[in-house]
Amino acid sequence: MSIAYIALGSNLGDRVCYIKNAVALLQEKGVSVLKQSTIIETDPVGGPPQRKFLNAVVKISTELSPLELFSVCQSIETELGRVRDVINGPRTIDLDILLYDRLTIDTPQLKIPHPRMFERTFVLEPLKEIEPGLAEELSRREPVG
Ligand code: PH2
Ligand code: MG
Ligand code: MG
Repeated sequence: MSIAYIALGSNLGDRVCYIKNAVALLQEKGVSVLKQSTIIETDPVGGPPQRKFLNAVVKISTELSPLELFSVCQSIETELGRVRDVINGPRTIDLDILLYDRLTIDTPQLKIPHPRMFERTFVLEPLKEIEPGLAEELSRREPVG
């Protein structure tokens, strides 16, 4: 059984509903949600001018491999109507794997830890809420890149 952290973000339509539905769908697809942060409203970072986001982080346990988990995240995004057109643009739901055990994965398809998580307050703040020790440990890392 592995432990992973997933960031959720939504800034289109009924944002709370998309986040709640994504969490429910994770549970239906082989993932146990152990902890869920508060949902916070955040200013968009990057991309075109767009509506504010709702963001949250969940801690999960799963028997799925990193790639299988990635595939589940993508299928939930598709199921919830995500259209990939503008980079960093508006989306019904975004599910990003932040960490998976202590694994480092660096493939074109999937990078873990998520390469931009350390500079993103909208990720670090909810992560700190559910796992203060881990956030503290990560903040002591050498800056990446
Ligand atoms: N996601 C992005 C780019 N910018 N800004 C906020 N506030 N929240 C996000 O989830 C977000 C973003 C790319 O995935
Ligand atoms: Mg993202
Ligand atoms: Mg994503």
